[in-house]
Order: sequence, then C-alpha cells, then structure tokens
Amino acid sequence: MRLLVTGGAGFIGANFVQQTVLERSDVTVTVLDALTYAGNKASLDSVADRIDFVHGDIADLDLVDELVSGVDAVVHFAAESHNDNSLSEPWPFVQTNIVGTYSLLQAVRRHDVRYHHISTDEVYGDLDVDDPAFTEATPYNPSSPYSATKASSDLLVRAWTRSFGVRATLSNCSNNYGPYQHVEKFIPRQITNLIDGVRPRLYGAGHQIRDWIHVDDHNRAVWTILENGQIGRTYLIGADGELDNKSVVRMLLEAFGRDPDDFDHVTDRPGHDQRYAIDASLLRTELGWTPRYGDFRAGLDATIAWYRDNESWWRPDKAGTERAYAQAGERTLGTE
Ligand code: NAD
Ligand code: TDX
Repeated sequence: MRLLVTGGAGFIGANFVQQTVLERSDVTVTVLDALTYAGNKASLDSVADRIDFVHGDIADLDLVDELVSGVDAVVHFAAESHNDNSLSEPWPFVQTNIVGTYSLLQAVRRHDVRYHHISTDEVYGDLDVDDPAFTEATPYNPSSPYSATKASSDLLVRAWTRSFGVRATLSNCSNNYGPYQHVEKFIPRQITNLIDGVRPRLYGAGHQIRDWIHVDDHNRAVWTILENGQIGRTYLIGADGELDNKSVVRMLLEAFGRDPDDFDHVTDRPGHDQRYAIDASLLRTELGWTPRYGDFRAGLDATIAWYRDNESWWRPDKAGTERAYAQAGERTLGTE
C-alpha cells in the first residue's frame, strides 16, 4: 500500500509514521507537512531514510492533487491543534483545518483514493460529570474555534462521502499522551517545567476531566479502521482513561519525587470544556480493537523518561512557548 500521511511531523502523525514503518514492511509512506511551529522534522529522524518527506501545505491544491494521484490511501492528521492558540488567533485554524481538508477531499475524489480523517472528541462539546460518554450519535456542539473548525472538517468529509462517493472513514479520539508531543500541551508542559524545577501550572481549579489514551493505542486504532472500517462511518477512539487535571498534575509531581501540592493555579481558559469521555464500544465490538496501555501511571512514567532523554528535541521550543503563554495573559492565581 502507498500511503500519504499529512501532518506526519507532528505529535500523533510522527508516532503513526514510526509505527507504520517499523511494523508494516508492505507500506510505503510519503509525509506531507508544512513544518509549522508544531512540526518537527527531527521527530522522523529514526525513519528518515525509509520515507519520502514533502515540505508543503495541505491547502496547496496542485501539490496535493499530484501527491494524492500517486497513492492508494491518505491518512489526514495535519491540523492546527491547540485550543489556546485558536483563542488568540483563529484564522490559521480556519485555513488549515477547513480549507486544507477541502483540498484533500477534492483530490481523493478526483483520483478515487481511500481517505481516513483524523478528528477529535471535542467536536461534541463537553459533558457534565454525570453525563453518559460521547458516542458516534452525540450531536455536534463545539466550543472553541479549534473544535469548531475540526467539526467543520468532519462535516465536509461526510458530505463528500455522501454526495461524491468518496471512500472515507472518520475517527474522533480523546486526549493523547506520549513522546514527541509539543511542550505547549498540558502533560509535556508540566513534565518540562518539572525538569526545569518550575512549578506545574493548572488552569483554574483543575477540576476539568480529560479521557487520556496513549498515542500508540490511537494509531493502532487508526490502522484497524483504515483496514476494516465501514466506508462512511465514524468511530470514536478512547481507552477509558478519565482523570481530572489536578490528579494528573499530582501524579506528575509524585513521579518527580515532589510534594503533590507543589503547583500553581493560573488563569483559566475562556470557554474551558468541563469533561470529555469516549464510549468506544463500536470500535471494540465491530472491529475488535483493544488498547494495550491499560496503566496510565506506567505510560506517564515512560513519557517522563522520554522527555528526560530527549531534551534536545523539546528545549528549542520551551522558552518561546512559555513567553507566548505569558503574553496571552496567563497569571498565577494562587497555590494549593
Ligand atoms: P500537532 O499540532 O502536534 O501536529 C500537527 C502537524 O500538522 C504539524 O506537523 C504541522 O506542521 C502540520 N501542519 C499544520 N498545518 C499544516 C498545513 N497547512 N499543511 C501541512 N501540514 C500542516 O497535532 P497532533 O496533536 O499531532 O494532532 C494531529 C491530529 O489529531 C489533528 O488533526 C488533531 O485535531 C487530532 N487529534 C489530536 C488529539 C491530541 O490529543 N493531540 C486528540 C484527538 C485528535
Ligand atoms: O498549562 C496547562 N494547564 C492546564 O491546566 C495547559 C496547557 C492545559 N491545561 C488544561 C486544559 C485542559 O483541560 O489541561 C487540559 C488539557 O489541555 P490541552 O493539552 O491543551 O488539551 P485539550 O484542550 O484537552 O485538547 C487536546 O485534546 C483534544 C488536544 O490539544 C487537541 O488537539 C485534541 O483535539
């Protein structure tokens, strides 16, 4: 199989490409990535001589058409992915997440190429503590410019499938953790703060709940859907990993041998979603997928070890990321 992977220099895409090259010798991989602030070619160093890398924009219709004409399938990870950035400057989210997806859909339509669309549970909005988890039937109700543009892209995929017969599947996954995640995101930000001796920074009271899944489990689910999923169908991906943010920060502090209350409460995110939770029954029962990383604490320890061992990968982004948070108005509200 000849595969085009968009966003393959980003967090989930790079892990997907590495896993694919290591485990599937029958697949050839071309990566298309614009190398925005979130893309890092070094994330593909271990497989660089076994893939083709194209530096370019998914919204470039001619480039995308040419690349898609030479493959059997596209897995579309590329996106602007950070909620906080979408609150500061929404336009790149509209351009990449909506216009970029349009560009890929037109190309897979023209060349009749199989397409898998990577999306997020955030398209469903948020849940109260007692609500049942999201299912494939939950109505869309996005909160942030990021999740609204991801929801828009999902709807384009559904329309191109129904109206033009595009052979597409979609997956909406919960929060990923693991190696190669940008230091702007919650878990890597706190790990790298702790390595630097800086206190973790919890938005508001820290009662928001996220449903954590290891990135390798997400990517195995993507392969399962690509190979066996029903065309036109949406699959939710999650590993029953619900935890509130404060508990995650306390676990990280304990892993560093620090007092679990040694963190700061900082300015909350406007419109902050309260809770995400995934019911992945369809994926488990119809396609037989099960996660391999059952123990979040063990996965977290391995992730901490990766950031300790790979400081040269994240260090160049750290100071600028913290400066951007300060410039966006993040203030310490108090300590525990
Ligand atoms: P990321 O921000 O780490 O990586 C995004 C990648 O896309 C980068 O390499 C970037 O250079 C590239 N990119 C951005 N704009 C581009 C453009 N116009 N053309 C080509 N490449 C471009 O994101 P991630 O966390 O790896 O997320 C990947 C996908 O998974 C996204 O679609 C995201 O919505 C989805 N997702 C993420 C999570 C999560 O927890 N991180 C959970 C569910 C779904
Ligand atoms: O410093 C922080 N302190 C903090 O308390 C940061 C960066 C975040 N948080 C909170 C906000 C969220 O409740 O932690 C939680 C996780 O934050 P993010 O890492 O920004 O993730 P989230 O907003 O939940 O979105 C993520 O999961 C869904 C990804 O970034 C999205 O791309 C994906 O679609």
